[in-house]
Amino acid sequence: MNVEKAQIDAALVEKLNSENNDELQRDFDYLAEKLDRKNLDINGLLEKAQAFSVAVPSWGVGTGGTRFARFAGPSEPRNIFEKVEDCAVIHQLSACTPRISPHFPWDVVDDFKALREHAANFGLSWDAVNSNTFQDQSEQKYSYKFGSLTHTEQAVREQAIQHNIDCIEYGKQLGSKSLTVWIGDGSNHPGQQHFQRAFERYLASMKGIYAHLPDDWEMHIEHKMFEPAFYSTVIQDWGSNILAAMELGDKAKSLVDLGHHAPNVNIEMIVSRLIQFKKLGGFHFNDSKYGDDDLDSGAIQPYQLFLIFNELVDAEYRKQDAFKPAYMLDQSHNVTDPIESLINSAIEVQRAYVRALLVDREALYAFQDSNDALMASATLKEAFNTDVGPILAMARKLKGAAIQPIACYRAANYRASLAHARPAAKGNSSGIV
Ligand code: PSV
Ligand code: MN
Repeated sequence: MNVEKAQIDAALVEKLNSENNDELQRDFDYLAEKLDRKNLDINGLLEKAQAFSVAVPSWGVGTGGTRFARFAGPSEPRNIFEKVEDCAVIHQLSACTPRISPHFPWDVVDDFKALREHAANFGLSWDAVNSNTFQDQSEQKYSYKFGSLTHTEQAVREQAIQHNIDCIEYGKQLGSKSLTVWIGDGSNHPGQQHFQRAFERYLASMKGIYAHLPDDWEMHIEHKMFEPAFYSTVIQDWGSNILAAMELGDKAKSLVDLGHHAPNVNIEMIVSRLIQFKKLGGFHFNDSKYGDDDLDSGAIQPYQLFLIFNELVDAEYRKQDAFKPAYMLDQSHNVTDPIESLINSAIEVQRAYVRALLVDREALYAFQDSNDALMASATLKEAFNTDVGPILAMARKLKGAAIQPIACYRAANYRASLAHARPAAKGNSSGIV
């Protein structure tokens, strides 16, 4: 793609890179030597790091916070065009986020062609479109207070179905290839909802949407154990998720948001099961300590992120059939600059991937087959404990991005430079779910 515009002065990126270049080269050469002793070719790893990418959620650069409060930051983007500009900064400095995942109706515009071109000017394209029937919009006829795709009343379900069909239409104009459906439907009181009938209504509604899915699209179903429904949710876990995906057809797959499970659930094993049955659609990466905390990827449990990538790289290694999961971030930022958090998270996800590439798979299989638990575990730990930072930094440098993205972002004074163009919005809305 021809990149016409850059958000951060390219001369600044180059200047800072030249200051850091010698040190990076020394670190890279030393790592190359260490990996060579294990018969690992650093250039192959470098190529894979360069080819890796993860999509940025449009809502992640926007109004973050928690559901309790939102503390506005300086020069926040006020619409999807400005969000695209912030996503461009993230990609320019990290070189691994070339796609944006939009959310509707938040990101609806009159002219989708103009939006697509605006992104293309920065070398950006569009990932999965996300529908929103977990919130009422001022112009909508029926409320989703008691559900959307699973509502007891047909008229409400039809409205929610139509919204998803509209999302597909918006996505077609942007060049997206998938629709992600997460609903907040569920119940807060035992007895409030008939589990089976609600799931039947869900399947019927989803079939209505699926019928409008273009042949080269996928539909990604996102499960979540709780919130905003606190007793039961209709698509509560990966079990309900995969059942729905199997019922709908080959184009329907399950999406794993890392924050959407019960505490201590073995997410990497869920990933393995979904891969085995060709139902892994993709991810919403984030991290959490308690629930759906939407913290930066790798901030709390980097080993879990590595173990998930261990499964993904294993599938790649074994050339698993129909394996092409979509990677996306889904985070909310309360105390950091969203651009910095998203840069860091993208790099953490990339780091987990490259570390997983280091796993000696044949050795691991042999330890598994001979029941050598200690050495099997040590094989994973050895890969996890390797500092692949020089590979990631070199990948960025070779793609014209920043060796030290956060330092470069801060040196550019991006937010301050936009102070006049983006005056602070008034009001005190709460965060997103
Ligand atoms: C729900 O918690 C979720 O993870 C879904 O992906 C939504 O689309 C997103 O967050 C934004 O609310
Ligand atoms: Mn999500």
